[in-house]
Amino acid sequence: MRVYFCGSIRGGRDDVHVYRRIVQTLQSYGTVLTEHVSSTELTDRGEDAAAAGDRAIHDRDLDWLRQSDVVVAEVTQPSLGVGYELGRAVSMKKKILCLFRPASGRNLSAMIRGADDGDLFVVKDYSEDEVENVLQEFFNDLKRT
Ligand code: 6K6
Repeated sequence: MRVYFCGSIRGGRDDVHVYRRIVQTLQSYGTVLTEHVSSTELTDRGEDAAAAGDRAIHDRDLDWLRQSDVVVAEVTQPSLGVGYELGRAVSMKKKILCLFRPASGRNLSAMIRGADDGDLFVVKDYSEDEVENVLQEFFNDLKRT
């Protein structure tokens, strides 16, 4: 199972500790192609981007997205890049789980919440403490389909 994890980078790194917890859990279900998104070394300033170039990052990430079996996105911190990845993943007909924490006080974009079709695109409200259970439920359901 190849998992593409999406989380905010230039949109802001406030939730990186949550990304870390999600990625650690995801690694028990398969290979996380985008483990770097959860790295505390990665800031929103783009040091890596200077080395690689934005086009190289975009093209590499889209290759990984194509290769992935499932997409998991933490969408509490708004990010243009995550929104873009989700749109591309929808057009590739990927199975997608979006995770949102209402306790943040934010209101999730209607274009994400409204995309939930109860099948390929699922939005799940959760609290940080529930993340392992939410992911377990998601991957158990996947096995059944
Ligand atoms: C590092 C620090 C700032 O910018 C970088 C460049 N590095 C990136 N490396 C890999 N994936 C990236 C990078 N920047 C954005 N992405 C992808 O877009 C990730 O897969 C994230 O899910 C998403 C984040 O988008 P923004 O708009 O929040 O940066």
